[in-house]
Amino acid sequence: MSNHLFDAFRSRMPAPGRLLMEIDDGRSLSYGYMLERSAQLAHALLQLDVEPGDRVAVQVEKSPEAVLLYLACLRAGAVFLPLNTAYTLTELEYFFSDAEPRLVVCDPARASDIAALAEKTGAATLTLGRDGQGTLTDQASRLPMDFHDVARGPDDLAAILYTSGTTGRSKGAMLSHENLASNARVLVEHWRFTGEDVLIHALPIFHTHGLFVATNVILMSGASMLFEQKFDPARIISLLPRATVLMGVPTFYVRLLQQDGLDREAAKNIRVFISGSAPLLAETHRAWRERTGHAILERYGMTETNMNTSNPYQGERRAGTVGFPLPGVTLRIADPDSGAALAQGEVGMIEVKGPNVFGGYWRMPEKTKAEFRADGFFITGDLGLIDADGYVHIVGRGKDLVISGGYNIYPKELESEIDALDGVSESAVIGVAHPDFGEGVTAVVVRAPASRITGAEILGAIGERVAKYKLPKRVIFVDELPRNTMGKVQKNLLRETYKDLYTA
Ligand code: MCA
Ligand code: AMP
Repeated sequence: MSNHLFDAFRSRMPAPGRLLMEIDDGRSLSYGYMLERSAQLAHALLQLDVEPGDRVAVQVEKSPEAVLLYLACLRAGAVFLPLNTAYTLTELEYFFSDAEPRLVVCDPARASDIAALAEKTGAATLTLGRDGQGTLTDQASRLPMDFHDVARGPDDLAAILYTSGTTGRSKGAMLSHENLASNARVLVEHWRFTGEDVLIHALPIFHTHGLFVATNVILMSGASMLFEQKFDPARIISLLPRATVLMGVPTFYVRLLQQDGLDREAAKNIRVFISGSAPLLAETHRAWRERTGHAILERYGMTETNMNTSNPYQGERRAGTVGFPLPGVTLRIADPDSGAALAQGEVGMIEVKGPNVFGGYWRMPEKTKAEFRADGFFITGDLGLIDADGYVHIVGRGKDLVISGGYNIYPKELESEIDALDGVSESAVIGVAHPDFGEGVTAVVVRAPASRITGAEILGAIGERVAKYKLPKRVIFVDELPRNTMGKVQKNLLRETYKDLYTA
């Protein structure tokens, strides 16, 4: 048996001397170097007793070494488990206890805190610095530069990515080698990637967008990337003439539009601008077209499914839509309760099926079962319709979720944290239109009787427990929350009341 995903990359790999990534610190990495260094890291993983199927949890700053570690995990047959660098120790503790990784890899600066946590679940902790320093890197540098990849089949797990739940705890989406390989192959073809492409990679690499959509597509087409640690709009403009593709969340495009240097001349070498992870406003699409002459290509995906739909490469890229189902993906609009297919044009639950769709949530068979129909369709939680020309529109969410700058934030998690504070009676967390982040997380709070708790105190207290990007941008105090006759908080009313909070 071969190693399903890594073999797929190998089959498209160019000559070893070809550039894989040019990094913003001046370094360049070739495909040959990637093969050698990922081989060394794979040897190191085996030496650390990582066995096929073992989880390797990784919370490190974006760096080429982190990409090499991802590839080493694939080659060693391990399950890669990337974690947002913003996660707090409280959040990490849950992920470690749930996933039970064999190994935790982190930045040197957090090593002692994280090692103490990892030890509780029996995991060893090693470090990987952005500059190539660290205990894992040291160990790997002494090992052979070739490696016999561990056999992994299409259905074996390649990665677990945690996605927050609308109720309760985060769930680990289990992604197989074939989930990732099939989606990367389809995207390469659909978006016409070739070995000549140069992608500006300015996304984080701990989520689907930066890791699987961006990085896997580059590896699957033998192309190269300009690898940026941070999204810096002025710098992105300066890189445009040397690149052919940019992938980003809508906030990237909103911020780039604020730059004077963005014009047709700057964008003339670019083949395609791609957006996803959150809705791109039609007005951003229009403004971009006016400034650059390019229609942004919007696509739609999820952690659980990789990419489901895309606007066409050739043909009309329709603003406010996410295009058509990708080849191999079946998408239907169904009645949210019964699952019965609805007529064209009707709004319902978006459900998908295909080789891209994950196998289930890690050690949560009941949650998995609840999110699939009996005929195998995955219930996305997104509400949409298919128009007369076949374009898919996302018109709302059946799940209580806020998407801020491309990151998902589940109100339930924040409400539980806020409600647990002394001085708070109850809270409702909502998303409100935000000019930069798309939606701004907003907490509406009812104080406990006689309490004088302030917004700053609330943010200070929960800020120690949840990642910073999740923190409400505003805290609003009210005497009571609006409820319907069933006693359910009417978030629609709250969203309406505060709709101009960030734009007025
Ligand atoms: C940073 N902050 C945020 C966000 N990002 N607040 C709300 N929403 C955010 N997205 C906060 C920080 O905590 C900090 O707070 C302050 O804003 C500035 O932080 P900084 O690091 O400078 O922010 P930034 O560099 O300006 O980051 C904004 C960003 C970033 C570039 C838009 O959020 C980003 O890279 N987003 C991409 C997320 C992504 O890759 N999503 C894909 C998920 P303070 O000032 O208090 O310290 S995959 C997915 O969704 C599916 C599968 C799909 O379809 O792709
Ligand atoms: P995540 O669970 O972080 O992978 O986020 C997936 C969710 O992001 C989807 O269920 C959608 O709600 C949203 N999403 C992704 N791409 C788009 C898009 N192009 N337009 C609207 N929503 C999107």
